[in-house]
Amino acid sequence: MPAPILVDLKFNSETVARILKTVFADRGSINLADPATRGRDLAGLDYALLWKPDADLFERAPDLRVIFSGGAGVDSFMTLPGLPEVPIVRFVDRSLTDRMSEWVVMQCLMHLRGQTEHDRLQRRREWGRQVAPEACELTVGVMGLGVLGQDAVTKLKVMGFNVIGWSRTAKAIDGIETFDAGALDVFLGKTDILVGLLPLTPETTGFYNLDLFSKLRQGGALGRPVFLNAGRGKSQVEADIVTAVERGVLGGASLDVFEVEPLPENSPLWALENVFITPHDAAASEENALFRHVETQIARFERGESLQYVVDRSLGY
Ligand code: NDP
Ligand code: OXD
Repeated sequence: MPAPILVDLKFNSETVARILKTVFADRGSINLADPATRGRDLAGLDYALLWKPDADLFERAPDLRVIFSGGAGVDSFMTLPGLPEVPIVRFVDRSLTDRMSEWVVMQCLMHLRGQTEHDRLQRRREWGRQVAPEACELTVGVMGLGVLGQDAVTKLKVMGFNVIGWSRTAKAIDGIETFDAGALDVFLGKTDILVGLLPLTPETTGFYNLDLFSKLRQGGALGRPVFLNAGRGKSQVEADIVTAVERGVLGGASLDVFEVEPLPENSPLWALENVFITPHDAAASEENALFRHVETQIARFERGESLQYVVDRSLGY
């Protein structure tokens, strides 16, 4: 019997335990959330599935041959001591991509249609009709044109927005004007709603700051630009978001990710005007889909085929 899969997923532990019973039939799993595994020898294990793993995980499991991320992002373990030189496979799946695009489109529409004002009037039992701009009067600029960004731009386009995109390397996407890293300021100057779908790397840490917000287009159809981020919280400077909203550099924001999660109770972001907060659930990894993806990749690996969605370690994503 092959060695079991090591699982250290800081998700909902009951859900993970329940669904683990139904998968990996040929090899089983060692779920570190199970107290019975405490102190267990993890030598000789080939595969690990990780999301925010324990800091000493790689010391305890020295023989790993492939690491699977429990999400699309890998930042939760890239800097842990002892990370072995083995392939790291991200989670890429239709279910996750669709969820992210739903969030992006929903948030863009909420800002387009003045949802904050509708909520305010509803609470006052007031019948206050608004005539919103049309989607085509706004340019949504998506930062990050990877798996998630490319799906989001296509779906935003279907909703009628003018859509542009920005990424480290140049991309060609039908119907979408794209910009590479060198054309950042031109891209920002055309953008009314900025959507952040970047991974967390040294280059993207602290990237969404007051200087960047001040380069977005002012005076577009919404009046002031809006910032959305569902990439990683450490890419944004939250004090700058507060300042930008208070000074009118930004007209609003939608944030799914935060410098510190859960977002502390005393964060000023909670109470900011026209700012929507979601608790890092724009595109949660669904366990059945995640475990299926791991089974598929292990089967490929053991047949001698190439793994998919492998992280480029020199880039960090
Ligand atoms: P990909 O790796 O497919 O795409 C990343 C994109 O970001 C690429 O287009 C890449 O450019 C671009 N990029 C990276 N670094 C830079 C940089 N320094 N300057 C400009 N562009 C850069 O990732 P995904 O689309 O699958 O996921 C993106 C991120 O979304 C994840 O890393 C994760 O952090 C976050 N996420 C959040 C979720 C949530 O629920 N909030 C759920 C899932 C993911 P290039 O194409 O040139 O390489
Ligand atoms: C991910 C996430 O990276 O959920 O998949 O944040």
